[in-house]
Amino acid sequence: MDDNNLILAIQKNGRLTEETISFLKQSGLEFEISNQRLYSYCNNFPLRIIYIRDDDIPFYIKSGVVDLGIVGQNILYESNSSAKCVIKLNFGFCSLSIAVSKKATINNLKQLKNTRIATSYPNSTNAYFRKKNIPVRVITVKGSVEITPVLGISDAIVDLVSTGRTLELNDLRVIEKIYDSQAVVIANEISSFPIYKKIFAKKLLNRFRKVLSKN
Ligand code: PRT
Ligand code: ZN
Repeated sequence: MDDNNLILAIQKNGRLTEETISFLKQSGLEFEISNQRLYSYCNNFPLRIIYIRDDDIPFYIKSGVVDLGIVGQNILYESNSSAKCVIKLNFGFCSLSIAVSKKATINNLKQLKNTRIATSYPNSTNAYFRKKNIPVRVITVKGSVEITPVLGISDAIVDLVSTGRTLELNDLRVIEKIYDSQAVVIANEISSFPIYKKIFAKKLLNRFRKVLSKN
């Protein structure tokens, strides 16, 4: 993408996609979306929107090929990327939490010492337990983390929770929250953008802030 347009990366197909697109439309941006196409041109703003997996967005920003992104804070924290949260968007609320089987005798963090913890968030989990000075063995799984205690391969899990229904359905209960998360705009230091991009990034972020102030 060799032009001066700003590039914004959003989730291609997932929980944040619909609300992100709706937010961008509310911000007055006009663009067409097609399922096969991985990017859109904005008709009324010097912006391209690219559609990728959420986990890849911090890396693209770090590499400088994308200027701005919209992801859950959980993705940003997990990535250890240099990208910064610029605006909180007030949707995609959830929390990264520690849960155990309802039958387990574990009720507090200290009881997790030397246990096995399954998660798709190994960086956040390791950082949390290191800070608490509680040694644990973190097992990384890509999905369906909730099944691991039943299978006997973990003693606890660390996963995103929003309504709590999934935990309930799998006979799990939360014992501690690691952090809260919501959808955010992320970017590298905007003051170091080239001048043209800097002007339009500021304009775009102001549009976003205006929408948020109305809601
Ligand atoms: O394909 P891609 O990699 O882009 O998507 P993904 O599958 O990694 O992510 P996706 O689409 O599931 O979620 C995108 C983002 O939505 C997350 O990164 C969070 O910021 C946000 N979000 C908000 C959630 C949830 N709520 C949520 N509940 N992401 C996942 N969940 C899952 C959770 O992992 C668990 O399995 O939903 C289940 C629990 O939900 P409740 O309502 O039963 O508690
Ligand atoms: Zn993902």
